[in-house]
Amino acid sequence: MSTPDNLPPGQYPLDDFPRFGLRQFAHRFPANPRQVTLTVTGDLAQPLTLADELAQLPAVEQISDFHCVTTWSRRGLRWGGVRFSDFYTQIVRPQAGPDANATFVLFRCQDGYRVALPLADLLAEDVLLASQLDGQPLPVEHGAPLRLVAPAHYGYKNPKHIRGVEFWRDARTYRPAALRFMDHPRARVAAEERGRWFPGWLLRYLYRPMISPTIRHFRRALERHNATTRDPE
Ligand SMILES: Nc1nc2c(c(=O)[nH]1)N[C@H]1C(S)=C(S)[C@@H](COP(=O)(O)O)O[C@H]1N2
Ligand SMILES: [Mo]
Repeated sequence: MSTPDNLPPGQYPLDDFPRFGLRQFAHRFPANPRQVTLTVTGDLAQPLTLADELAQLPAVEQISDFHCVTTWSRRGLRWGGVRFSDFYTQIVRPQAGPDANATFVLFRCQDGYRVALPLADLLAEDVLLASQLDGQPLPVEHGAPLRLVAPAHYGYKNPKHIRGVEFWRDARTYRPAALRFMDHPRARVAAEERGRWFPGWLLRYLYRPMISPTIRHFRRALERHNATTRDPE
């Protein structure tokens, strides 16, 4: 499939990086965007509450493209953080003792958003728990204090404001934040796995008209939030 600038199928490039998401979360913000507090729960021997432990893992920087399921892409973002695979092998496995079959990984976010990915996808080299963007602390609009960066998966599998990671044997505890058809279990960009039941190319046309109104909605929500939480300049 040929697309402009060799982007994945059905994607087009944006010059900026808008705050984006499901509309119902636009007006919700992290209570404390500067302090990482992460719980690790699920089918495991020992639940954990982590704060500074993540910062002990090897720091990594990565430049990657970001692909929203609604068809916009932002190229060349410079993220900083730690690899999810290091988090899993150096903290979760030794300290929490997850069940060998607990491969359904569910992320819960401070704004109420939640999303899941298979553990195998999260162990890929380019999946980060990111706390920096462009060498600066992650801004609130892009997921402070901690977000997942999974470049091979659509934006909706890149949860912002993460507060908990859960490792389960099955999907029983999961209720997707979006409508079920919008939540593909893997959502790989290269395979155009935009959603369930409908082919990816069809969903392009359903989603595209939502881009501009959603960007505006999220921008206005952030402006209102900033007006009430910061001193006027
Ligand atoms: N907590 C949370 N994470 C989220 C969302 C959200 O609404 N809340 N939206 C997802 C979607 S659909 C996209 S495209 C990206 C947008 O990330 P950005 O706001 O940094 O551009 O965040 C994803 N992660
Ligand atoms: Mo998205």
